[in-house]
Amino acid sequence: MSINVPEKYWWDIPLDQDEKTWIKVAIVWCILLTVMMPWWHISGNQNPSSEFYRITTDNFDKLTDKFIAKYKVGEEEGIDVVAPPANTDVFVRGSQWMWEPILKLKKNQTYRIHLSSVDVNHGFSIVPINMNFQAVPGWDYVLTLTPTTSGEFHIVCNEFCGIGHHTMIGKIYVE
Ligand SMILES: [Cu+2]
Repeated sequence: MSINVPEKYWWDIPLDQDEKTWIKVAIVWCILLTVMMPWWHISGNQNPSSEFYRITTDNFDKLTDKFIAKYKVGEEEGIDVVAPPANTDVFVRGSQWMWEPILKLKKNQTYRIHLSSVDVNHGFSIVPINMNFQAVPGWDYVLTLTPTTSGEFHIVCNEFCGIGHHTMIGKIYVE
């Protein structure tokens, strides 16, 4: 009986110059990306807000209703449309399965958007600009938002929240 033992294993073969170059490139790239993460967190201007408060779902519900009643300008398919003035506190409520109200905002004006959910977790994704936030029950998440482009934006829920999840689409108009 004999066993074929190769004379040389792959680890005995010295690295090719091309291989060495690519290993160096990969290491440099890893280091660069690792440094980028904390660096961008400090100096980047696309960081989401870190302003949030504890709030009961009942209170958030009431504040949203109050806000809608104050600035309501119409309705679209049964959902209230509001046009709040600049620099006001705006409330956006996520619930199974809708975003309320529909917002009418002015370009280059700043708003304080309070985002929360009154039931389960929802994902607040503004399309087509691909900005993503979380609507979490019990937490009032405050986003200071200044729209810089006019048009019609959709809010798509990106956190699976039940059978009607795919119908959970809100709207923001920027004029
Ligand atoms: Cu959802």
